[in-house]
Amino acid sequence: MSSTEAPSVSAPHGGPTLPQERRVVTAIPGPRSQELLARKSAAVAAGVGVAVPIAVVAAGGGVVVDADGNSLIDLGSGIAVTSVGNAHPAVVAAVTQQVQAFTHTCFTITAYDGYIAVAEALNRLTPGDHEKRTALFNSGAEAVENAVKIARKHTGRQAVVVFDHAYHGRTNLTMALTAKNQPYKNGFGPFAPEVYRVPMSYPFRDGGLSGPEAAARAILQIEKQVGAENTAAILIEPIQGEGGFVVPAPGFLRALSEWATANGVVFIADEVQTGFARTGAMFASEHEGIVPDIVTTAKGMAGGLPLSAVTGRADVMDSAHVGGLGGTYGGNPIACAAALAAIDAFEHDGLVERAAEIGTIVLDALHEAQARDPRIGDVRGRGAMIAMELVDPTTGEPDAALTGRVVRYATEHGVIALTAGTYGNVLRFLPPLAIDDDLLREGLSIVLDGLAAHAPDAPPAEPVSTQSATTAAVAS
Ligand code: PLZ
Repeated sequence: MSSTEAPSVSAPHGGPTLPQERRVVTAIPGPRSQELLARKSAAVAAGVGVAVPIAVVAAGGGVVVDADGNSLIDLGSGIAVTSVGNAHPAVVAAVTQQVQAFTHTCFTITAYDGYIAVAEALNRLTPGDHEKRTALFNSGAEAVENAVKIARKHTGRQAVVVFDHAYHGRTNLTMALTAKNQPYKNGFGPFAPEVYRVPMSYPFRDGGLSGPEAAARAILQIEKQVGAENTAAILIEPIQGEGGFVVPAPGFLRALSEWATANGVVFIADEVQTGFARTGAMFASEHEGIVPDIVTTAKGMAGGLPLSAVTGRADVMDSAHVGGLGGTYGGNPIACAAALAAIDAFEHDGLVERAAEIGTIVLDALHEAQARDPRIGDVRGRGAMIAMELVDPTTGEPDAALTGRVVRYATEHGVIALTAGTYGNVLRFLPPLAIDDDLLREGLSIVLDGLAAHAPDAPPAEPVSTQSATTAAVAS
């Protein structure tokens, strides 16, 4: 049965009319997915991995449907991208209209409204009510690269300070900015120079340093090893994404941002993963009351189309000379049309509040599980960006093997869950904000079942039933 033949049930927060249900009708991956993945192996470079081995044919609301007719609960949003819901109807309509009008001009050749409207929206929505300017690009990495270019031009300095566990991309400069060797950097050097890494505030693993103490440790290292007068920028994710949803202790970000301001250093918040309602605020910087000089955004902003941005203080942004910033596709009109529709949904469909509600549901479920399972070492995050860190309960050592087993269990039972973290032992939850409560709770309970199934005293696993996993569609 193809997904389009399934009975139609409206997703509660947009998305196409896919039944909002977990449905497992074959082993996962099923035969059609396996066929596609065999073709993938023969045609696609081995370095491009696939974490969840299914062939997607449709997605919307809180589900992803595969070629075998399985409907998986989506707790990943394509890594925090489809926040408004996959194929959100307003995004589809805006893209359809734009694609019929014109598909491309190259903004630096001839201008168009969509690009400017996205810049205006970002200038209005990002933290701080000072005068701002925006430049648009395609990927998160490209936005980060350009933020660094601008900060260097503005300050006339070269050094960029980044943090342990940071993730900023896979291009040459952003590989240098990213902390983790495997899989992102191994063998791909030499890396860009003038990048300096300092310790992060990581409450679960840094012996309980307060935010100001952790900031003082980082600042001392910058002053002693780099020199404020050489530092163009401090670049930081307000909540680390790939690094394992590390939420710094309160006051850490503020102390760094104050030090940056006092020393003429550009403070760049990389909100590529945390931005656009994900954390229960439009931007994660807001939780700490900080106003970055520059904010980088991408992912959730354009409802699944590739678009990224650098938004910052007008005096900083305008230090790049005319013609100094650009690219063939940056701010593509179709991606901008999608972004304007998605931004409208973020602003007017209560998605910031929805992310906060999702946070409460996920935190409650994980805290309850943690109370009875000491392998859940830490539960943390904000809004629809929550994670648990799995450890050996006796030693406290990270348990990446267990994390991998739980994710495999989830996949086989029709739930997409992602890992993260320097030690590979973080299970992270990034559901679309369009998911409904029942589906979210069911997805979480499957993941927690997976954890229970891999307890030292768990009974041997039973084969996955392909019938009983079908749940009633949640129609409102
Ligand atoms: N900055 C904070 O999270 C992308 C990477 C997935 P691009 N994170 C997902 C992978 O394995 O490649 C990310 C991020 C932060 C920058 C980026 C880079 O964004 O759009 O992937 O280039």
